[in-house]
Amino acid sequence: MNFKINPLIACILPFFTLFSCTQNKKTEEVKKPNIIIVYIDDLGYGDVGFQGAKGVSTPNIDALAKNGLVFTDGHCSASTCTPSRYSLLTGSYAFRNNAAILPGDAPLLIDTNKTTMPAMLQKAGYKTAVIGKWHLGLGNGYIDWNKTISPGPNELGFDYSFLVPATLDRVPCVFVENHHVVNLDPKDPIKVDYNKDLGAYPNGLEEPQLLKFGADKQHSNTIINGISRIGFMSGGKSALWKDEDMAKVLMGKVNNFLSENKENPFFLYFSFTDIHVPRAPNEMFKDKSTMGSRGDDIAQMDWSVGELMKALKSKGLDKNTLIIFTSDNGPVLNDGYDDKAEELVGDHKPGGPLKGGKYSIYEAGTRVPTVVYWPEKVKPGTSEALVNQVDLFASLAKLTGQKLAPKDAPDSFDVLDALLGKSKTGRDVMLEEGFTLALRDNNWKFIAPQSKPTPNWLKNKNIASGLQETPQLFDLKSDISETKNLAATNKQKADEMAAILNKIKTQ
Ligand code: NG6
Ligand code: CA
Repeated sequence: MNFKINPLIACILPFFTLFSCTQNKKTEEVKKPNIIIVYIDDLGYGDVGFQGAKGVSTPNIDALAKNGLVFTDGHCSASTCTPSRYSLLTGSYAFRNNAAILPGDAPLLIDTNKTTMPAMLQKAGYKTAVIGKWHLGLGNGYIDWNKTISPGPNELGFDYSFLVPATLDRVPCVFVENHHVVNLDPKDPIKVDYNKDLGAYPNGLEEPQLLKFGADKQHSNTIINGISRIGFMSGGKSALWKDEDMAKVLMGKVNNFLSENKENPFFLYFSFTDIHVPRAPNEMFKDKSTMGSRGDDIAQMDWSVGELMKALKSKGLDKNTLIIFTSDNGPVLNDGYDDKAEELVGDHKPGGPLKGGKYSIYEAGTRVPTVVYWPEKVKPGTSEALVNQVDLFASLAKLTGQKLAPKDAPDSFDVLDALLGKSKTGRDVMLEEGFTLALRDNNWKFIAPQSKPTPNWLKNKNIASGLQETPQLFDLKSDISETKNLAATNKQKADEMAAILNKIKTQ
């Protein structure tokens, strides 16, 4: 039989197809998942219940882990904050920009001409926000905290920002919301100086009786809220934060952002201040752990995660939101304040079975709790895939259908299939950054020699820095705690990895 298309149908068919395509596209667009990166500060591999925490329980995070995909080899890019955050947002390794821990009055570290992860997601139709710790610098040089503070996150692709500008232990102790210090009284202007005391507030060295807890010399400058900080400030009394209210304030801002954006896809970089020093949790969490304020801070952090999940559920956002829970670097106990973190740790192991911690090139420096949770798409389970936060840029670009230009996110690999549990493998080769560089090649780990010795301040922390004048090679499959240096016995492998590392450095 000869089949002939009716001319009228033939005429309207292309329009119909076009219409149904647009419809499909619309449905696709509606289905774009919301994306939340829950970024904890200084949380170690072993600091969560599902990875063996003792002395504190983390029921909300454990529920996320139970119903999500847990990565046992998930990494931040570096063992300190600024470099990890730089990599997360730019998809570049931090050493390419010499990114290191910044003072609280440093200029913006990321070039505003660079394509960032939030800018890429904006292009994909997302409303974007950063709420919490920033620590990537603000402004072009000198910051006048009393005027418009720019450039900053809003110039890098975030539609909304509510920031702790640097760290909890650095002045100024005020929030910056979209270019402006919150609650600033113009009659009481803020000044910040990292070298000389401005005299307006007492300092920790001269008036230790005013302190809630003692601190080392670096953390003994201006006292704000009974806690001495790094750096000096004056003015801004009405704008000062209260550490004990921090978790609630940040959660309030998160709640507002979720309410305002529940009808459209959003990207939220929820950047916690817990569990970084100074640790002054809300009284709700007092003695929730047996480990003093570091443990209580973990409990507070877990509470925030629970509040986030409740907020998502109440707004009907719990199913189609992809949550990535992780940390910016490994754990540290004593980081400058007398908060008894070392004395009270008991048999809790902040880095789990891993060696080192914050500041270290050993595994505990960058291997951190990592969970991907997305009830609609990701099956619960455990993955041994090697993944790095530097890869989130390319992976989220893939997820949201964005094409990257060759110069964008140069170190970011698309590991989306691993993140969604569709593939068991992530990267083969990956850089780790500390005060030297290391390379992972599957389960092999090579640490580049470093002639600079471990700084004294780090020696006092009981954290193995990993800095040695000769190369180190470990087989993590049989030696997860990096105890047997095989560089001499397997020189061929060490040389091969040194060569790959050099190639990455010069790319
Ligand atoms: C260090 C601080 C430390 C902490 C760290 C940044 C001293 C001796 N130590 O310089 O307390 O603030 O910077 O931590 O000043 S991070 O998680 O933001 O990288
Ligand atoms: Ca940190």
